[in-house]
Amino acid sequence: LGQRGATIWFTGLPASGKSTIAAAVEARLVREGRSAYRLDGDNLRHGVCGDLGFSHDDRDENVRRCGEVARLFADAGTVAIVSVVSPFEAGRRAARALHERDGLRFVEVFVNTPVEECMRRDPKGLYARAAAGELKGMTGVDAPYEKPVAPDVELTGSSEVADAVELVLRALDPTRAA
Ligand code: GGZ
Repeated sequence: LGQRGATIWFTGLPASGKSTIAAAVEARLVREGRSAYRLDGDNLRHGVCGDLGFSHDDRDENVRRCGEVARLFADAGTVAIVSVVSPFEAGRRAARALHERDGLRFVEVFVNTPVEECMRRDPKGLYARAAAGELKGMTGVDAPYEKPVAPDVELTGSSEVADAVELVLRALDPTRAA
């Protein structure tokens, strides 16, 4: 990998644990002296993607912009750590293509936590609102999530965060010592 940038792309259902693992990966890289930066709904949906909602088209556009922004960070030498639901295979594949075209590494991490577990966690109460009929188009309830066909890393909901970080960083840099 050297000091070139790259993108680590976390995909999975809301409350699957993407952000938690992404934050731990970011902290670890920064501690090792790398430039790393997290891109997620919390910092993109307020600004760059502030005009977008959760329709199929808006999600496609959200994921497209996340891919473009990540590529710029990666091109500048940073490890961009994206964590967005990104429910469609086509959008994730396009994000990968954008990177690989420029010779930038792209590591897709599928946080495969069962929907029942996501519903049990439900930190923002979105699954409860969807179940009550107050929120339409919730991923995993009444909006689709296409599982990745060939993720570089697949994590189950029960993975320890520290173990997940190791798997992700080894996928990013296969020469890394175990
Ligand atoms: C899915 C929704 C929805 C609907 C609001 N469906 O757990 P969170 O709260 O913090 O993460 C979810 C976030 C998803 O935004 P993304 O930009 O990652 O989505 S996508 O990639 O599909 O464009 C959730 C919240 O926004 N949220 N309404 N209907 N998630």
